[in-house]
Amino acid sequence: MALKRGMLIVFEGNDRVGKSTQAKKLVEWFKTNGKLAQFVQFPDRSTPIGSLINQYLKGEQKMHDNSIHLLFTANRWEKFDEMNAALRSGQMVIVDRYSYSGVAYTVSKGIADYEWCRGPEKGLLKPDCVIFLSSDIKMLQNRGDFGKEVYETSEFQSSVRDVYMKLMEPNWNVIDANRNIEEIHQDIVKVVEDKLPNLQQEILKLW
Ligand code: FDM
Ligand code: MG
Repeated sequence: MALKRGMLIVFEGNDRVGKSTQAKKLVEWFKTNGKLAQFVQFPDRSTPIGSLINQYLKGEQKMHDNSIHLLFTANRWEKFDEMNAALRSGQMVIVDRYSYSGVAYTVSKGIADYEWCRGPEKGLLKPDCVIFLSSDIKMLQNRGDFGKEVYETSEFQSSVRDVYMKLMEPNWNVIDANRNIEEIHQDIVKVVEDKLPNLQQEILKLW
């Protein structure tokens, strides 16, 4: 079955839940199945805006909460053309964090509401599939490197999880992340395999 376009798959979830690992494994799975696929990560720390975000996350640069929120969104807009072109040429785009992270983390700070946070996301590519890796915050605390960046406190991560629960839409795929990497990967493959045949009829959508 030839796909006219690629699929935009978004991974969401708390810090250290295993999103990057699973997203990269999914890219490899597509490639071994003969499909072009690319990994995209937000924040993309390699751009000038991404470099500012990186300094903020490492605690090296103070920033107004509303400003950092807008930089995260601007960082997604920087990748719009590239992602759009890849999808239209038939490539799968597997994204580690997207607009939901933008909203969940800023709403958790209590400084802005959903509408404000979501505003500048309007017009970005809408995901075809959202995979939410779900875990107890206690499990994440014990994972290597937890605590190295400014949002990595169990208190903040708990409130992020609460906001994610409120943002959750019926079409999200919730995957239990407290299992071994292979088991999780197999569940994700099942989700994706289910969605692939429907894609042919659907056009790319925007938020
Ligand atoms: N984060 C990430 C946000 O606050 N807003 C966003 O829009 C995005 C994409 O940045 F704590 C937060 C989430 C996380 C931090 O992300 C760095 P990674 O995935 O841990 O690199
Ligand atoms: Mg992190």
